[in-house]
Amino acid sequence: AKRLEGKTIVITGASSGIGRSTAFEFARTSPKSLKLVLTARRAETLRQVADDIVKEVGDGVKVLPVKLDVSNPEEIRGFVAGLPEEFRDIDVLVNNAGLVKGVARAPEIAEADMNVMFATNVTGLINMTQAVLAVFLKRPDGGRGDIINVGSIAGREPYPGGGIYCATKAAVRSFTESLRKELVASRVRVLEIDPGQVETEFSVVRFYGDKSKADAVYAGCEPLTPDDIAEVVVFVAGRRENVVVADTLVFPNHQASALIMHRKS
Ligand code: NDP
Ligand code: 8X3
Repeated sequence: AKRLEGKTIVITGASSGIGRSTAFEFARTSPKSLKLVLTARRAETLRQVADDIVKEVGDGVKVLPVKLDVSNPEEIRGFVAGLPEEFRDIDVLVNNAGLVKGVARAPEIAEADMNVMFATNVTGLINMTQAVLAVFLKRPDGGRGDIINVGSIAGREPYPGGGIYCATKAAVRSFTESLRKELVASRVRVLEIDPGQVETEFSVVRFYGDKSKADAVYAGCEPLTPDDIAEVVVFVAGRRENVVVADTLVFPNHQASALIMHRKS
């Protein structure tokens, strides 16, 4: 926890699920000195998350909610410069914002779904990374800071009905590895965490708001909770600077691949 003291942490997709839990977990770990910049499209929900964090841990943690659509390159371009000065010296970026739309198989995949998944999960993540890297690279020793990318088991194991989502997460994985190699002479750490099944709003979004279809995904299973992934994010960020937990795959006990999920009948 001491290692995180005083850090400025930016989390994308902090209005829900893993991003929201990660914000809470960072705040709990360093309740006296952290600066948290929470971003997502739903400004009101974000404000609520920020209030709830302060309610839980006190106002030693400074929490700034910022409305940001990562699929809009224009918004990302102005993001760092638009932060109040005390939040601009970013130490950690958690690239968590992401989504899946539908389970369609080729040739039935809707163009709009395809575009939003790539614009958010891939282009959005890369644009955020480039914006924040500009801050990291001004520091001594070739640069310093952490980029933590949330990938997925889906990026390692493509499955039918996930042609686009899986491709976006494979792209995240590939970009992450290139970046780690590009930055090897710096102190910048590039880290990836790939969750298996986590119960969040993810499946509700996948099924366009149909809660009963989303619930069916988890029927008979015991998925991870977003707090489980948040603990891993905070763990990797809190290691000694020379320790790079480069790549982590996290399953619930009864999952062994994207599609092998033991269900209680
Ligand atoms: P949620 O749907 O609960 O959360 C997704 C978050 O991303 C929300 O805060 C949402 O906020 C935000 N988001 C979506 N689009 C944008 C955008 N264009 N700009 C900014 N923020 C955006 O799902 P999870 O917590 O499960 O998802 C978080 C990450 O974890 C994603 O990258 C997902 O792919 C990954 N993941 C999830 C797994 C799971 O089983 N749940 C497994 C493996 C990986 P808002 O709508 O307010 O913009
Ligand atoms: C979410 C995991 O396998 O449901 O990234 O696509 S999966």
